[in-house]
Amino acid sequence: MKKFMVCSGFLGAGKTTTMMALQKRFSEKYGKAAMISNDVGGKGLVDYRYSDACGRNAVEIAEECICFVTEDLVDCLRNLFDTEGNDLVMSDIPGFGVGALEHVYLKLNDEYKGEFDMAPFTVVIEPAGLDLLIEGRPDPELPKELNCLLDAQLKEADLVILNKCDTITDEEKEMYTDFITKAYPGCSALGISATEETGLDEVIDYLISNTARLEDVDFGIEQETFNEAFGKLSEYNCQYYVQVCCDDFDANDYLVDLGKAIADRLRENDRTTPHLKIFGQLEDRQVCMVNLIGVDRPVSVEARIDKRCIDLAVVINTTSACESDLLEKIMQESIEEVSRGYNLSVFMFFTECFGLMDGEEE
Ligand SMILES: Nc1nc2c(ncn2[C@@H]2O[C@H](COP(=O)(O)OP(=O)(O)OP(=O)(O)O)[C@@H](O)[C@H]2O)c(=O)[nH]1
Ligand SMILES: [Mg+2]
Repeated sequence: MKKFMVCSGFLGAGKTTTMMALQKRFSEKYGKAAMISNDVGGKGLVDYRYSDACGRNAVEIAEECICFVTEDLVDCLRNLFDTEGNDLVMSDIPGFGVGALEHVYLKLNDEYKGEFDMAPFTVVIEPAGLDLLIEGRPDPELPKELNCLLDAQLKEADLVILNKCDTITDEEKEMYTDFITKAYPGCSALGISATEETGLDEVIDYLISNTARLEDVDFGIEQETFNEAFGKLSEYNCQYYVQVCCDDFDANDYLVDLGKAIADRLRENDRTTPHLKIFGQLEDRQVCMVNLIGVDRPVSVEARIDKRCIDLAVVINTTSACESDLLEKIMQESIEEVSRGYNLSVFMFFTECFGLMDGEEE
């Protein structure tokens, strides 16, 4: 079996956590599985670092979306299937994944026919994401222009995974899955909790026994509408190292305070972030992982470092609903202020910040 699946979905819906959970479950029960973290920032992004640190069989395709580096993707897949003997390979996709059906699925099917077994095109969504399409909006600051991206993603899906079912009741789960299958005919919907690792066998059984429809989809959405949505978003990535000047410090507290400081500044400026990831790692490879989804939800900590430290490597990645110059300022000020409070010297060695529509025609 050489099943390849693309896992699309909105920022923060839980694509990485879902692929990590599926990779683990598949390896325990079904065969060998690997995951590809794909993002447009410079190499060494949080998703890959975190998956790798958690012991998942992970590789990274950075800097370019897999939509536009087909040969690199094929080399990577051949290595993972033929050399490493994986039965299932999953890849996520940056920029909301819109277009992956055409640029990845249909292209592989056309140019490399029969080489890979195309598993259902999978879209991960969380209840709060669906709320944007169904009723009011859970994050009033999230620009409504982004709704078209969610809608387009779901139109591409063969399988929709409703994630974070641990946060809703069974009745709500039924309401959401009913909504998906009625509003997006032809796709199936399965509920899981990637963090609680529930519902995974049903998803794996579905992926094994079904294949992608491989039919082009008309989004019914003008390019201009997509451009307006992307125009609301900026990407910020940085990597730095901190060292305490005296004594030691709690890395978990430092990264949580940093997340809160960034959220506060975004809120003060009436801006928000669909997803901010803050990752810290010690030399002995222990990691701390902090996530922020929307400025009104609490900062969450997925992994903790279990000792006090004297230094720490930090990686921050976010796509935020904020202009790039303001986002960069907010990030810089937050890092400086919180680091100062912990008596830390900051050695910044990589920063990039750009609007998703920078360089495009107005
Ligand atoms: N309660 C709950 N939280 C979850 C679940 N799955 C993921 N999360 C949390 O949601 C946040 C985002 O998860 P990720 O897996 O990083 O989301 P993503 O879709 O990969 O995000 P991007 O890479 O930014 O597009 C993290 O804080 C996760 O711990 C789940 O099943 N239940
Ligand atoms: Mg991710």
